Amino acid sequence: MANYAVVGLGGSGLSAVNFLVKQGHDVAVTDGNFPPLADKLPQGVQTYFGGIDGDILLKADRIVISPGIDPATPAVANAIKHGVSVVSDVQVFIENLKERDKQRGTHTPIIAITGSNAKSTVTTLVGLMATKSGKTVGVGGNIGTPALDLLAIDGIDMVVLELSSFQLEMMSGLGADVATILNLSADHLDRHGDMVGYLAQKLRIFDDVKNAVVWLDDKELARTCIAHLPKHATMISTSGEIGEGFSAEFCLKGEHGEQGEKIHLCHNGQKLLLADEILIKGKHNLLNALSALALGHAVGLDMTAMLDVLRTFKGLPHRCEFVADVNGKVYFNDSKGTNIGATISAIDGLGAVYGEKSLALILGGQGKGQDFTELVPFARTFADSIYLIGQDAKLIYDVFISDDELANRTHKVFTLDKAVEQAYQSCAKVVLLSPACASLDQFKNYGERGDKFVEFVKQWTN
Ligand code: UMA
Repeated sequence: MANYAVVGLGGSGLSAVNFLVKQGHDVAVTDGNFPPLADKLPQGVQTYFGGIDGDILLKADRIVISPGIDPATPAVANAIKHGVSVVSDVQVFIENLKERDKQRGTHTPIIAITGSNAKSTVTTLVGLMATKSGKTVGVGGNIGTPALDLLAIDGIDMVVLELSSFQLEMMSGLGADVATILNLSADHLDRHGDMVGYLAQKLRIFDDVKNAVVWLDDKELARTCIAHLPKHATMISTSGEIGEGFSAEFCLKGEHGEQGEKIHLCHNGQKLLLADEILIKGKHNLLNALSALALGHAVGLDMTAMLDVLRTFKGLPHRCEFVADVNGKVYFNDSKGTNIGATISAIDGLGAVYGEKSLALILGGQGKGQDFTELVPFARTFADSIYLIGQDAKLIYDVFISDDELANRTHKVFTLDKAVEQAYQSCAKVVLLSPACASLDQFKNYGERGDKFVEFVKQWTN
């Protein structure tokens, strides 16, 4: 039995403590704050709260670090310097799953999903596809259920993990059956330094991987992924042009008919499904659908079952979620859009469906060191008006007013209720909350921000 220290007592920390105690290890837990989950701890665990305790880290054989805690935190960095091994709870999960498989002579396939955006949507889709194919599936990781909790699922025969760069940073040798980096855009640069540092953590998802899904449209990302992969990878594409000697196994194909262009999702040239049959809208969601199909196909899920899921899935709350259509004005809640890439996907995806200058766009909150100029071309094309809220409203305002076209379409309103009021009164066809920022300056979390948005929309439209 070993001496473990768990750093951070949020949901993943508590799950790690519970698991390690059950295994008979000695466990101490430390947290920079006084965590509310402390009264849920099992007996016999030493606690050090109100500051991360460097001494207990040095005494540990192994440290399990919560994803939200930067390993550069002085007490943790010092333990690493002294040779103590530091891992994420997901690493402990993978090791134990594989050990259990070895003892039982079984193999539990692992599907691992990362990316800057749409991770939760694709993870949920693959989970539903597995269930519909008759599998007992465990879905966890960054999506919310701590990975170690999945070991308690009876008769589990497949695992779908959403992994963040924070979790991947503290993992090695994952050995997934199939893995993917869905997309890449600036996020968490305050922790990873720059895009190179951020991508380096994401690429760990391919450690010892058996198969991978690579999205060919982002050539730079595709090239980097392929360089890290074994020979076999499933290529997918949402545009016709691919080149570089690759062909896409899963792709979109357009066909011109009497009612305009009809787009199909295809597999090896065969039509699978008409894009219009999918309830989640926008090109980014077609990519999510292709990614989920390719991941599921790689682990042998049933194609008919997977297509059924695509026909019925309505999307996740706060992720470009349809809120209401009142007198022809449509409201979408994308409060989970907390970085530039997510917001671009939402603007571009809805803009493609509703047309140029169709959006009243609500942006702002707490920035994370991102460059808001990347939003300018998308806002210029698709936004009729822009309402800025939160702590970094001024920062975004300064960027947008330096663009001639956006200058008189951009308004600082600071609060979400004002933004909804003015967006409601605007001429836009669509009101989109997709802030490209964290919510913590004005709300408890993105969920509360999204719920408030829905509440304000109801107030104005009733
Ligand atoms: N803490 C410190 N010092 C710090 C930061 C935090 O002591 O510098 C302590 C806090 O006081 C708190 C604990 O650490 O008690 C919180 O730990 P945590 O932030 O790691 O949160 P958990 O509740 O364990 O949730 C984590 C993930 N959180 C983060 O990555 C920030 C959850 O992802 C994940 O769902 C959960 O594990 C289960 O696996 C959330 C997230 O925001 C959704 N993820 C980021 C994202 O999606 O962009 C990466």
